[in-house]
Amino acid sequence: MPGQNYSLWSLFKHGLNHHKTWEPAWTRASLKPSYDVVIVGGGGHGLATAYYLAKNHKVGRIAVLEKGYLGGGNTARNTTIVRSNYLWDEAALLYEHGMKLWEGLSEDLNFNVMFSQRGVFNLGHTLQDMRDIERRVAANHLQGVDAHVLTAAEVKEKIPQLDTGRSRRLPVLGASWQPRAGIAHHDAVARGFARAASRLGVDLIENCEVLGFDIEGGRVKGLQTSQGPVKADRVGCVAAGHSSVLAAMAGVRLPLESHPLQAFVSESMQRVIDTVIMSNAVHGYLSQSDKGELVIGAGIDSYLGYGQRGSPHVIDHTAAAILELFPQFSRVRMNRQWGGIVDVSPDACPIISKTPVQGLFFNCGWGTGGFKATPGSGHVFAHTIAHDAPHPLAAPFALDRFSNGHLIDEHGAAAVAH
Ligand code: FAD
Ligand code: PYC
Repeated sequence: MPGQNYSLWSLFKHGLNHHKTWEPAWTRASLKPSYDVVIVGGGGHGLATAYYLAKNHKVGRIAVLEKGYLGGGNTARNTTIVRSNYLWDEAALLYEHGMKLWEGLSEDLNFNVMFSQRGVFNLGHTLQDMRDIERRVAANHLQGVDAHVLTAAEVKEKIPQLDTGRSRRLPVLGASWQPRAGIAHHDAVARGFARAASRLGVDLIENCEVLGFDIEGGRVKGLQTSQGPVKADRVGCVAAGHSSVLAAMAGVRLPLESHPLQAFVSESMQRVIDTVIMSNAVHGYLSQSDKGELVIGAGIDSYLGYGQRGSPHVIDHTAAAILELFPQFSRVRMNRQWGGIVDVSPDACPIISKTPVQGLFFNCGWGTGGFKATPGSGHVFAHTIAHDAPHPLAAPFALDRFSNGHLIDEHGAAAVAH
């Protein structure tokens, strides 16, 4: 545990007493009657929002209400790819803001979030793929985001295990490469933010489901929860796949669809892949965890739903895609599969916004790609709540874009998961 004595004797002692003397990473608080700000949803984004509200905006009485356990939603279920190579300025600048925070996050939280900048490759398999890649990389250069176009030979040099044979159904013609991109550890990110927020006095309340909002004269006044009522005149909702359910409780309609998104991991093996590889066209992606598991995923299940599962044919499709890229993995055994519920917006971009209810804010719509934004999302959302006005980087992501037509179409850069 961070801040603990790591001597062999102390580890032995803790082992014998079943860790009973270990200091908990965060304090388990009980719900108070009122708060200055309540955050609904104890995933990475909600915890990060609470942390930055306390740290940067000196908001005093903050609670995070989580219906399950902290970090047990999509934060626990995602494949942890972090990158900022989006197409449009608004999105690239938002994700790059997150990337810069990632680069100092372990130090800021004094907790190792295991951010590993091992690079991300987005493969191109057709002439049109390569044109899209060239366009996106050129945009990234203008936005100050690191990005390169690689030829098939350059890709093969960097990923010798990848089958780049010209006889493949969809041969690799090249790739975009973001060297500063990579992965982080999902649980460490949730725990790091939870621990840091708790130390700043944030009440973290688990097993506390929000069941309704108290709204008077168009203003939020409080919430009804499974642990009783609580008063607050500022409420930030960060509930990923359940955002539209929450919004409906306040009479707000969000343009979101909730879909299952699956992933799976293999048995552990020696290190064979030291980067992240994504292919939109073959439709699969893969990295290798620090434990040696291949971490694999592809696209959403097309139906809407809230069951955190997914259908077998998507697993079949994903495995086939990975074998097309890496035929040598045909005998690797898969260990575990799971699903999360992702909140997909019409332009594949998040909604970070005030709502028609005064004091009620939503941060959602990150769909298949919000883990990479965890610190950036929390940072700009905390500003938005604290100032009752959008952070400049969040302003383009307000709800009104769906009525004024200023959509930011990132279906391409949202990549394989769509
Ligand atoms: P969550 O972690 O889901 O937190 C929301 C919390 O709200 C949950 O804990 C939930 O229990 C709680 N909640 C909901 N309703 C209520 C209520 N009524 N009361 C109280 N609490 C409530 N993104 C990437 O950038 N890179 C990836 O590689 C990637 N891979 C993915 C792979 C999969 C299989 C999945 C499912 C997602 C992936 N994502 C990825 C997307 C990413 O996981 C999410 O965008 C991100 O984790 C959302 O974080 P969050 O904190 O908003 O959501
Ligand atoms: O946004 O990079 C991403 C991603 C990969 C897999 C799921 N989302």
